[in-house]
Amino acid sequence: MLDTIPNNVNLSDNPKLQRALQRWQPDFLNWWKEMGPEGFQEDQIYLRTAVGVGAGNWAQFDYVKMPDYRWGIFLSNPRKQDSIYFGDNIGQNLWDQVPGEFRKELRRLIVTQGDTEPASVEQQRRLGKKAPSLQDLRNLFQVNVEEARHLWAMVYLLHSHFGADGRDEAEEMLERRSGNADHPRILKAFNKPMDDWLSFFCFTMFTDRDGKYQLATLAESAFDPLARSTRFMLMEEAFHLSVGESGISRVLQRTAEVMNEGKDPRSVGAIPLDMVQRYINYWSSASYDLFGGEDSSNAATYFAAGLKGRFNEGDGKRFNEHSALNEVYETEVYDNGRLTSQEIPMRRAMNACLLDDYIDDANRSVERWNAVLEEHGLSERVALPSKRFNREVGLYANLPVNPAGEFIGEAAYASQRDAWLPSEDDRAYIDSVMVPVYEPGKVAGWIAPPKKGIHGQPLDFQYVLFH
Ligand code: BYC
Ligand code: FE
Ligand code: FE
Repeated sequence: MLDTIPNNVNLSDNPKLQRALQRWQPDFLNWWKEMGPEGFQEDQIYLRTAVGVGAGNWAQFDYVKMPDYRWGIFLSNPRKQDSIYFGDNIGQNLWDQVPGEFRKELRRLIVTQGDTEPASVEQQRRLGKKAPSLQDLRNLFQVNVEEARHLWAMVYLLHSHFGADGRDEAEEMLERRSGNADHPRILKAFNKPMDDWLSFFCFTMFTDRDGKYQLATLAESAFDPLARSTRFMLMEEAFHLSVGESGISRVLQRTAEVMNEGKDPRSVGAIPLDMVQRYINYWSSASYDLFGGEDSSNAATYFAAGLKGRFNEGDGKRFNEHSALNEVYETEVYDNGRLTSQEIPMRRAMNACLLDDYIDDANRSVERWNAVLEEHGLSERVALPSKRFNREVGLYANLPVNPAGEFIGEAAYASQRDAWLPSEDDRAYIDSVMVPVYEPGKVAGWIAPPKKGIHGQPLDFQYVLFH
């Protein structure tokens, strides 16, 4: 069965690795059948499968039953650099093997990255039953199989570079469970329930975007197999982000159309703008936490060692000083409720810098969402909350701060919380409008149709062939 796994890592020439993966594969498939998309394992889905790393022809589209998906293992083509280009070891050769002194850190980064992939599949497993269209249903499954491939990518690294420890970690990837009190996934956002499609679109917009930014830092890594694995993962990630951005855009479009007809969105089963804003607030702030503390000794260690770079560290355009010594990051913190400035040595502020890059990127999507509202003649706008809002990690953890980032005190926060974050009422309403629509070309009443089909197919294409 392994022979059928598309790969460019010469799997067939490495019997030991092959045996290790052969032992893991049935456990993976059992996990997929138990924790993957519920109720659709026998259906034929029109899916993209990664088959190589050549630009333009790296993927194929065809019908496949999800358990038969060919989860491949790919390294991107070599980088232009062959030596380390940031941190303390600039100029030394990139590593093909894990250096003993950084083994623990690398293992931890790979395990943390890997753990998020199956976690998201678990979080999304019941969404198929409420998909707003056949194309959305297919897109959900596309995201799911690719997240599972990302797990394969990290498990490949664990098996090929971390010996028995790596094999144990690979098994544990299949044993932790999103939201399980005794055996949860590692990062908090990946233990949150996601049982409606507004949450799914917010998650792919905001949480997959953390994936983009974390993968991009690992794509600069001195450990070359990690850099080249994550570079290839980023090719797939772009689609996940587009599902999120376009999903919210379609929600806003539908709501704007209804409002233009002078109707209350609730009266026709569309989603009020303030409710969309609350879901944006919730999932974006949960995703800000994924960057870790703004002032982080771990981040400094990773940068110094060459394990994690900055976004576009090596593109030759963004940075010309790659030690990040003798620089400071200026930020503001609350001191007894008052904002005061604080300086963090740059290497310790890598998480903060990455979060800033992420917020700039997310804001470009928000601008496109607001353009939709504007096109419909509405004056309302959506916005990202401040990076100080609703935080549980870092400098702003557990502070009574409003979405504008102002410290307002516990009582004011408690009384307005339901205006800023999804309430029980919101969740009940969202739940009530999530009805499945599986007829080709048709779409649920809370969302506008997709702009175009997948891979040149028409909107009414049969993206899923039910068995
Ligand atoms: N939850 O120095 P600190 C994706 C812990 S998403 C729980 O502030 P650091 C995807 C931390 O472990 C991308 N614990 O942070 C998206 C540490 O513990 P110790 C996933 C947290 O270490 C959608 C302490 O707090 N990839 O791919 O610099 C669908 C202090 O940590 C959290 C990665 O994350 C948290 N949120 O940064 C599918 C990349 N944050 O040492 C997939 C790999 C921190 O005190 N991971 N802690 O016991 C990393 O680079 C880093 O581990 C983090 C944290 C950026 C997550
Ligand atoms: Fe992923
Ligand atoms: Fe993703």
